[in-house]
Order: sequence, then C-alpha cells, then structure tokens
Amino acid sequence: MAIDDSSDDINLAELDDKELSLQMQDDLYDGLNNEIAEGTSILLDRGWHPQKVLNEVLVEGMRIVGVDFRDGVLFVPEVLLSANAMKAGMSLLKPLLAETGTSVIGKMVIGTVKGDIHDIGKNLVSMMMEGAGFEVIDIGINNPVENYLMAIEEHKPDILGMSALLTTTMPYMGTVIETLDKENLRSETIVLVGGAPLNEEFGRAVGADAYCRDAAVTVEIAKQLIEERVSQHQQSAIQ
Ligand code: B1M
Repeated sequence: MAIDDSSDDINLAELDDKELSLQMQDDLYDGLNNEIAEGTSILLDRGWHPQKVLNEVLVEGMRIVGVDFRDGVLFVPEVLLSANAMKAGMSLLKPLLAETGTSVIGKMVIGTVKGDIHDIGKNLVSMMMEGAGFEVIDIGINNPVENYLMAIEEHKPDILGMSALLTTTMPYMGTVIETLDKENLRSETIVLVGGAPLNEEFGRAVGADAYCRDAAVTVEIAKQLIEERVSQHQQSAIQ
C-alpha cells in the first residue's frame, strides 16, 4: 500500500477540485475513512452533484484499487480498508441520491449470491434504485437460494436483483433462477443480474430477464421492464 503520511498535513479544503479529486483517490487507496468523508462533504459544499462525486471520484478510485489488487500490489486487508473508506463516502451520498420525492414505482429484493461477500456494487445499485423511486430490500451478501425465496415470499417484490463479483460464484445465479422456476415464482418476478465478470450472454444463459452493466443501467432497465409489465397487465385486463 502506498502509505502517504503527508496526507496528514494536507488541508483538503485548500485544494482545487482536480487536486482534491486526485487526493481523495489516493486517500481511498490508503483506506482513510475520515479523509474520504471530509473530501466528499467539501465537494458537495462546492456544488458537485452527488452522482458526480460518486462516479468521478469514488468509483474511479475503486477502479484503481481493483487494478492494483489484480496485479498483486494490494492484498485483501488493504482492499478491505479501501472498501470501508468508499462506504464512508457513500453513506454521505446515499440520502442525497435517494432524495427524489418520487412515489414508489416498484419493489426490488437484492442480494449478493452464496460464496460471495462483495457488496459495494450491490449497495450502489440499491442507492440508485431508491433514488429512482424503488423500494429496495437488501438481503446482504453470501445468500443461499433459501434466502432469496424467503425474501420473495415475505416482500413480494416486482424485481429480484442478484450480484456476483467472482467467476466462481456467478453460476449460482442459474441455481437461484432454476429454483424460482420450480417453485412457480419465476414468471411473476423480473430477474436482473449484475457484477463485473458478467455479460449479456451470461445473463441470457442463466435465464435472467436482463444483465445490468452498472447501477444507472439497472435503473433504466428496471423502469422499462416494470412499464412493460404494467401495460401487459392492462392489456390482459381489457381482453
Ligand atoms: Co475481491 N475480487 N476478492 N474483494 N475485489 C475482485 C472482484 C477481483 C476482480 C479482483 C482482481 O483480481 N482484479 C477478483 C475476482 C476475480 C475473478 O473472479 N475472476 C477478486 C478476488 C479474487 C477476491 C478474493 C477471492 C481474494 C482472495 O481472497 N484471495 C476474495 C473473495 C471473497 C469472497 O467474496 N468470497 C475477495 C475479497 C475482496 C474484499 C473483501 C477484500 C473486497 C470486498 C469488500 C466489499 O465489497 N465490501 C474486494 C474488492 C473491493 C474487490 C474489487 C477490488 C472491487 C470491487 C468493487 O467494489 N468495485 C474487485 C476488482 C474490480 O472489480 N475492479 C475485486 C466497485 C463497484 C462499484 O463495482 O462491484 O463491479 P462493481 O459493481 C458495479 C457493476 O458490476 C454493477 O453495478 C455496480 C455499480 O455500478 N453491479 C450490479 C454489481 N452488482 C450488481 C447487481 C445488479 C445490477 C448491477 O443487480 C440487479
């Protein structure tokens, strides 16, 4: 980890936007929660849209962490610190992104699949969906099929969202979808899947309604599929 002791001496508020963004990416890399929270607040006070802080500073910072994790420069404990710092920033952005005043347009249960504990992407999807007016029930990480079934029974969502970040855990999405089929729950639930190693072909192969590349795309697809469903129901009510 590139420990930058000098960040103790840096007054974040004195940096211009570009310097602050880069400094925050360094601080994310070094897992400095307080600095990420402070930097996020400064950018918001300067009038940055929360979405811009998220995409241009925090998500970009995690992308850099991911590259060094892949290349063996960073290891699990360090990446965990970065992930926690990311969450410190996200917790400030969450209420702002969710503040749309729109009425609930649909309900989604979302969780990371069994064997997988990555949750940053899933949390982002939850935040963006809430911001777009969806009610989101987040069932967390490492979910066996039983958890999805219980959540569907309890909450009766329009959408089931599944996240997987590992090539070894993504096939489990197929297991969940097959079980929904067997339990006769598949046709009444829109299934969306996402996560870095997935693609459209995989989404089709496991029988999902759609693969979602990122949180913004998830919102678009969810809205579109809900609209299609409503008009189908209206059509069948007329006939
Ligand atoms: Co992990 N990890 N990790 N890790 N980790 C990856 C995924 C990896 C690609 C790193 C690498 O080698 N470059 C690699 C997977 C390789 C592979 O399978 N091919 C990997 C590995 C190998 C591992 C371990 C096995 C390491 C080990 O122990 N030796 C281990 C596995 C643990 C487990 O799950 N059982 C492990 C552990 C960890 C940490 C715990 C240290 C930490 C997770 C902390 C946490 O999440 N709370 C971690 C992290 C942080 C990463 C990287 C660096 C970053 C992931 C992330 O948060 N990205 C990651 C490298 C990378 O992806 N670049 C890596 C930012 C996030 C915003 O993006 O999650 O892609 P993402 O989400 C996006 C979209 O994918 C999409 O929208 C999101 C927002 O736009 N999306 C959805 C995601 N889920 C969706 C669900 C939807 C819709 C869209 O539902 C509808």
